[in-house]
Amino acid sequence: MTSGDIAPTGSYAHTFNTAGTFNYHCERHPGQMPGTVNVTAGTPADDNISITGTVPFPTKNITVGSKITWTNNSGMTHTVTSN
Ligand SMILES: [Cu+2]
Repeated sequence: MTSGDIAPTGSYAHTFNTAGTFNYHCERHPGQMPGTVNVTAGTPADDNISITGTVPFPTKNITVGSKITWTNNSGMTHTVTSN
């Protein structure tokens, strides 16, 4: 995932089409905003993550084919970038 800058009120979406563990981070806040998405087999169900500040992303457990949408509800720019 390489969202590039997500400005306040902006969003980024990614569909996970393979099973596995996907670790990512925010390039704007190194060390402060790690995140993990665990993808397993199952019926797809989309999910959302609200970015509210410079805190770790919540871990998500989803199924193959599910889309996660990150929405920036903070006052700062962030990214969603694979490790
Ligand atoms: Cu950030």
